[in-house]
Amino acid sequence: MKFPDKLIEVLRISKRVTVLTGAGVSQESGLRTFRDVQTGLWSQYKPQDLASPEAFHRNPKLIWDWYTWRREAIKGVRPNPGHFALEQMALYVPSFSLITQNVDGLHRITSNLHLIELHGNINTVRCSECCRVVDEWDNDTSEVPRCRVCDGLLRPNVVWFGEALPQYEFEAAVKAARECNIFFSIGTSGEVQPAASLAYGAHNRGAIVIEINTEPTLLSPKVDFSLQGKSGEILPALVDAVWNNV
Ligand code: BV8
Ligand code: ZN
Repeated sequence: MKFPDKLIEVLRISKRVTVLTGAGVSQESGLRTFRDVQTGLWSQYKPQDLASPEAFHRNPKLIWDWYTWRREAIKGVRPNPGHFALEQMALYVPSFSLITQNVDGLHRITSNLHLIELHGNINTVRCSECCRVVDEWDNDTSEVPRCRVCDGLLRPNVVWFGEALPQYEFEAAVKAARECNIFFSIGTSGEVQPAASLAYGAHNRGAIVIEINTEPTLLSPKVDFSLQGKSGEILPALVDAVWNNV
């Protein structure tokens, strides 16, 4: 795979790299992207209509079951070469931040130090009343499990549409986007706010923006380098070209 000499040059001298990933990065691990058509029982629903506090309030059991179905779909799914290539990149650059919109937890398997899970993690659950986060719960009931402390309904520990992003994570992401000199936008349609605004923040501060996606996105006209293709193929080849073959 051939990359522009200028891209290789700027990456070789980069000091602070920030990466934003979306569902496309997990796609090569076999996970459908957020917008892909849902299957089976769930094909009658649009994800955006289910991933909301209103939907949970209206029918907690339906939403709880949807996340149980998604957690089952993730079980046994492993990171792909794109995830591992990002960890290699983190070893080569002095300062590296990885911001993900994904809630599947795959980046957490390959990295922990510099990971910002902007939309939460489907593998953890919290109480909808006292916000206690729990990593185990009673799976056997046919009802939505309840909090052992306050008896509130448990809910997935993710950010739903219409909910604010976790303050610490969002502030860390904004800082990482503003302070970087290279910003990667990988496998994201750039349709969900405020995550999508991070790339513009980096661009406006003079960072070089690099997009990796199988198709053009809303961000494409603004980027300095647009690498069209699968992130699981492009990322390992790019890390090799820039750092492994020097
Ligand atoms: C908030 C957790 C305010 C849940 C998720 C109108 C205009 C603008 C904004 C809004 C609006 N109306 C409402 C809003 C705000 C709304 C929003 O952005 N809506 C959009 C849909 C218009 N945002 C919110 O509600 C956010 N909160 O604004 O709060 C507030 C402030 C203070 C106080 C109270 C409230 C919360 C947003 C977070 C939502 N939660 N996830 C769950 O997962 O169940 S977002 C969810 O969708 C995913 O987590 C993911 O982040 C997102 C999907 O985006 P992508 O990751 O980009 O995935 P997508 O499928 O779109 O694209 C995949 C891309 O990969 C494609 O481009 C494809 O080409 C590419 N690809 C595929 N395969 C590959 C590949 N690329 C490379 N290699 C491959 N192999
Ligand atoms: Zn509680």
